[in-house]
Formats: sequence, structure tokens, C-alpha cells
Amino acid sequence: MNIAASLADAIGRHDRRALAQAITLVESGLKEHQSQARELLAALPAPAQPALRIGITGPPGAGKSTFIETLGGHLIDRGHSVAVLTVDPSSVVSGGSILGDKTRMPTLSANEKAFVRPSPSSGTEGGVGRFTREAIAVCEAAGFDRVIVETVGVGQSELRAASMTDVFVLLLVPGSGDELQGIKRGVMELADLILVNKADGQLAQTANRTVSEYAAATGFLQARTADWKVPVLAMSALRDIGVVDVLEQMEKFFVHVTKSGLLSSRRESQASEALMQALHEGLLDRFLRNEKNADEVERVRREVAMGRLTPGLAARALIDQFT
Ligand SMILES: Nc1nc2c(ncn2[C@@H]2O[C@H](COP(=O)(O)OP(=O)(O)OP(=O)(O)O)[C@@H](O)[C@H]2O)c(=O)[nH]1
Ligand SMILES: [Mg+2]
Repeated sequence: MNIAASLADAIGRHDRRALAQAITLVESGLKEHQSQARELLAALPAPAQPALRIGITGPPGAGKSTFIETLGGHLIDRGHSVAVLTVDPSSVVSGGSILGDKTRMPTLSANEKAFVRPSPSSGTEGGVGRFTREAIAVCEAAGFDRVIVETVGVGQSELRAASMTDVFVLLLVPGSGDELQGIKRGVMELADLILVNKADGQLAQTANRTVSEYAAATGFLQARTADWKVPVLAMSALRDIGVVDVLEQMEKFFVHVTKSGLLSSRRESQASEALMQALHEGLLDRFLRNEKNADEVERVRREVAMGRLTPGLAARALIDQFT
């Protein structure tokens, strides 16, 4: 059996080492690995049930990992198995991310019903990698019925995370308005659930005020999901206060989108968008891998920068030249 087939086989038997290896393979930039990854994805066993994919975003330090640790514990208590794909932001600086988030989710990382996978964020926009969608599929095939994607709420990563998850959760901290939290309006519009974390100790009262403010603000927004009023809840991930209520809202959301058919229609449109995005990126990659093309692009880029060419015309000329 070749590597891809034996990995797929082992994943079907819920072999965790195979799962880790498979994710490394799908995330690899090496051409040889990419063709193996394609084979692997095609050979993956169909999941017993589709996983609920939970996207979690929020400003750095808001408590996303702590929340996942607590939420994951409750999910496991209820009979679920939980895979976590996360990017340790410190890895942007250090280049390595193997310990960071695992140490922030010690209980979950040690639980046999959980799988915590920090991914290096190099070469990606603030966290969610190009192949996170594939990594999710591998986790599903390995039998995890809840897959959580943690992303730092800066840059484009939240858009990307929202485009590959079923429920999207925005985690905030008490006190400041969204400008101060560094959260863009657009991100609020992506959220199916807004949580104000750290509602404990001295911050408890401020948290309640923040909840009212955001609840009022969401009233003016177009909700992402039809017939779903975005709940805004205070909680403490650290003290495990209100996390069960959050879990219940999440399950309620899952029932709503399943019954209304929104879940499958959303997944269909997400998949076709992902195809187009992968095509864009893949074609550009291949185009630029050719040295002559890369040089020509660089030359034209300078012309465009100096205002001698408009970007649109320059791109068209480049494409005409090479196709
Ligand atoms: N008081 C209080 N502190 C919390 C709570 N949740 C998280 N923290 C603390 O906030 C800090 C950051 O928590 P993380 O869970 O690492 O936050 P994060 O959003 O995952 O951070 P990044 O991944 O670095 O963006 C830690 O020191 C936590 O102990 C909470 O509910 N209450
Ligand atoms: Mg974190």
C-alpha cells in the first residue's frame, strides 16, 4: 500500500499518529507531498456523521484558547470528540508553534477524546492556513464530531475561518468598544454568536455592560444566518461561568441550521468558493514558480508602482503574454 492509502486506512481506525501525519502532509508546500495529500483526501473514509465545525475568533489574548479548553471539556462530557486546529500567534515570531497552544490547553491536550493541533502560521494571513479546510476534513474522517478552528482576529484570517465553519463565534473582552478591541465591523457581521469573556472578579460588571452594548449594536446588523438572532453572552472561560449556556446556544444554532437546510446550502457554497480560491492561488503559484514569469511580474510591478501602467492593464498584458 502506498503512503496515502495506508494513512487513510489508519485514519479510519482513528489512529492519532496517522492523523497528525496526514495534517502535516496536507499542509506541506512540497510538490511531492501535495500529490500524496490529494490521494490521501480522495481515499479518506466518509465520516460516520458530519462534524459540526466551530470557528472562534477574537483579539489576541481575549481567552480563545482558554475557552476552547473549557468548552472542549463540556463537549467531551456530553459524549463528543473534539479536534482543535489552532495557530499559535507567537509562532509568527519564533517560527515554531509546537508547544504554545498545547500548553494553553493542557487538559484537552491530554484527553484521549480530543486532538489539539497547533499549526505554524507562516505564509498565511494571520492564522488560518490555506489547507485548514483539508485539515478539517482529515479530522472528520478520523471520527471527531466537533472540530474547532481558533484564529487570531486580525487581518483576513477571520473571513477565511468563517468560510470553512458552520458556526462562527466572536470572543471579546469586557470594556472597550470594537474599535478599541481591534475588531472590524465586518467581523461582527460574520458572527453567529458573540461572547464577552473574562466576566469574573472585578470585570464582571463591565462585562454585563459590554454585553448590552453589543446586543444593541447587533440589532442594526444584517445577521449572517436567516432567522437567527445573534446571542450576546457574558462568560468566564477561566472560571467556567456561563460556558454551558454558550454550548447550549451553539447546539441550538446547529439544530436551526440543520432543520432549515441552511447547513448544507452553506457548505455547498463554501465548497465552491474554496474551489475558486484554490484555483486562484494554485494558478498564481504555478505562474510565479516560472522564473521568467516572476522576473517579468517584478519588472511590471515597478512600472505600476511608478504610475506608468495601470494595474488592470498590466495584469492583462502579463496574462496575454503567457497563455
Ligand atoms: N480573568 C480571566 N482571565 C482569562 C479568562 N480567559 C482567559 N483568561 C486569561 O487571558 C490570557 C489569555 O488567554 P488565552 O486563552 O491564551 O487567549 P487567546 O485569545 O487564546 O490568546 P492568543 O491565542 O494569544 O490570541 C491568559 O492569561 C488567560 O488565563 C477568563 O475567563 N477570565
Ligand atoms: Mg490562543
